[in-house]
Order: sequence, then C-alpha cells, then structure tokens
Amino acid sequence: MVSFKQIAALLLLSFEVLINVASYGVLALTVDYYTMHCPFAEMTVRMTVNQAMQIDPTLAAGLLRLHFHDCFVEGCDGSVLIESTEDNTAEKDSPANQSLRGFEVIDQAKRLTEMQCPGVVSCADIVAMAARDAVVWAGGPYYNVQKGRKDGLRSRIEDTVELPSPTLNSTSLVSVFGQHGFTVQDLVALSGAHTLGVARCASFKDRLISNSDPGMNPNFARMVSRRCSDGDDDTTMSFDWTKNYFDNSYFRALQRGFGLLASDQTLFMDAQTRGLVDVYAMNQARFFIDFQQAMLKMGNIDVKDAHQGNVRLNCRKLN
Ligand code: HEM
Ligand SMILES: *[C@@H]1O[C@H](CO)[C@@H](O)[C@H](O)[C@H]1NC(C)=O
Ligand SMILES: CC(=O)N[C@H]1CO[C@H](CO)[C@@H](O)[C@@H]1O
Repeated sequence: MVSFKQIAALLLLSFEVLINVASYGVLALTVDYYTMHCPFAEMTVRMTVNQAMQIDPTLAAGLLRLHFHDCFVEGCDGSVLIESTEDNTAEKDSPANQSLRGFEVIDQAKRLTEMQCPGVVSCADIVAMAARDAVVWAGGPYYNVQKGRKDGLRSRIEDTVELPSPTLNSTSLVSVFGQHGFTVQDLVALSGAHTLGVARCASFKDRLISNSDPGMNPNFARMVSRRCSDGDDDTTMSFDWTKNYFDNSYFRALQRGFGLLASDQTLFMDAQTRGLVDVYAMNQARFFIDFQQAMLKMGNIDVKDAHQGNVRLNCRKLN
C-alpha cells in the first residue's frame, strides 16, 4: 500500500517538476492530460501491458529501457519507435539499440487507443505510461505519469551517440547525466532500473579481456567467462538474481562485486556514488522514492509541443 506520506511526497514532487518546467518556458506536462479527450487511455495502456507481461514477464525490462532510450535521444518523443526508410536510417538501427524490446506492446496499446479516440494519444506518452506500468507489474513503485508529449518528427541513427556506453566510469556517467539535468542521486537511482532484465555478452565481455576491472568479484568473473566463452555475443546474463522483479538486489549485487556492466560496478567503486549504492542496498523504500522522482525528471527531457511534433497514427512511421 502507498502511504499518505508517500502520496504527499509525490504530490509535492509533481508540483515541483511542473514549476521547474514552466519556469523554463517549456511545455508543461500534466497528469490529467487525457481526462477529457481520452479518459480510458491510461487504463488501456495498463491492460495491454499487463496482458503482455502475463505471456512474457521479461518484457517489463524491455518497456522500461525503451522509455530511457526514447528520452535520452532527442527527448521523450517516440523517436525510438520509428522504422528506417529508404532515405533515413533511424535510431532503432544503431548498434546501441540492439536488443531493444517491447515494440509490439506499444503498437497494441496504440491500436486500442486509436480505436477509442483517434489522433489523440501520442506514442511518446504511451511509452512513458507503459514503462511505469511495467515497473509496477514487476513489483516496483507506482508514480503518476505526466502526459501531453507530442511525437517528434526526426529519428536518426547518428543521434544515438547521446546514449551512455556501458564502459563509462562513474565520473563520465555523472557528467553525461549532468548534461541532461540529472543529479548524482538521479544517476544512481536510475541505474537501479537494471534491477530488471539482461545484457548480452557483447556489452560486458571486454571487462574480462582488459582485466582492468578491480571491482569485479573473481567468482563472478569466472561465471562470466564460462557464460561468454564461446564467442556468442548474444548470450545473455541478468543484472541481478531477480531479473523480472523490481527490487534493490541490483545494489546488493554491486556491493559484492557482481555488477554486470562496467558502468554498473563503477557506481560502487567511486566514492561519489558508493554511499548511495549502500543506502539503496539497505533501504528499498528510499530507492523507490528516488527512482520515482528521477523517472518524472527523465520523462520531461526535451518534450515536444504541438509546434514541434504531432500525434503519430502509427508509432513506427512519421505521419
Ligand atoms: C547509466 C547508464 C546506462 C548504461 C551505460 C546502460 C547500458 C545498458 C546496456 C549495455 C544494456 C544491455 C544491452 C544488451 O546487451 O543487449 C542495458 C539494459 C537495460 N537497461 Fe540500461 N543503461 C543505463 C541506464 C539505464 C536507465 C536509466 C534505464 C531505465 C530507466 C535502463 C534500463 C535498462 C533495462 C531495463 C535493461 C534490460 C533490457 C532487457 O532485458 O531487455 N538503463 N543497459
Ligand atoms: C574516467 O574516464 C575518463 C574518460 O575515459 C578518464 O579521463 C578519467 O580519468 C576516468 N576517471 C577515473 C577516476 O578513472
Ligand atoms: C529492435 C531493433 O530494431 N533493433 C535493431 C537495432 O539495430 C540493429 C543494427 O545495428 C538491427 O539489426 C536491429 O534490428
């Protein structure tokens, strides 16, 4: 159950985010954006996500990651969903996007909302709602998703340089996230998203070769080398022991040197971020609250208004 204190904190938070956004003169998203023109949008997305999770629980990770990749490249504008065409190679075809999952869930939610209220609910908002619903389904915290994003008109492979590489150290992560207005606390809390899902050997096997990773537990290094030895880049390992469950065991894994990506383990190696890893490892409620707050912030990155975008009819194609 959500306590009164948590609700009060969230309300206060939404309010703060609104004020911040408004004071920059940027589009202000609102929680009740669809109440008038598509009252069942939120419920429809939730039902679609829940149905998909019942068939494939691992999709929760996919949906959460989609929202991150959408927001970090060109803002939260649905650009991650666009397919390449003859004269445009889209974000999706970047190597950084390999293994993105959950597109069919977004398509299905879009089909259903289009039937109820044509041309009203943006793909970017569906991605944001689906990420939250996935987190909740997996046992994570509920937060109110602000809505009103329009879908962007651009999706280019070269823009994906914005995405952080899994080889970055803590210092570089702090600076990359800082460029998007995130604090060190936001960075560590958002990295906690890796409580869900898996990574492919391609993303972390270099840690064994370079051997420059003192933070890696030797037993874990042996596990990784066994799993990734046959040169199969697409073999996967989960970030923590409970890959379909949203909890704080990711942080406890870091404490033991079981961080999967270099960019995970570095959070425990650097004094700047280690304290927060310890706090979240000990106090899941605190992790949840900071995660909610950071997700609200992430959902506001460079959102597009009606002059900068539109509502796509098919999430995979520009109108
Ligand atoms: C801190 C910087 C981050 C880096 C360097 C990073 C990098 C990665 C990499 C390399 C993978 C595995 C891809 C693969 O091998 O197929 C991954 C997976 C994932 N990332 Fe991140 N990520 C970061 C932050 C985030 C954030 C902020 C979120 C969401 C809020 C997120 C959500 C996820 C999820 C849920 C998965 C698992 C996907 C699945 O199982 O399909 N990541 N990330
Ligand atoms: C982190 O990485 C950057 C860029 O590669 C490097 O310049 C810096 O020295 C590294 N910092 C630490 C503490 O290792
Ligand atoms: C989901 C998706 O579209 N993934 C693409 C990411 O990019 C690679 C090429 O680097 C494509 O092969 C994938 O289909």
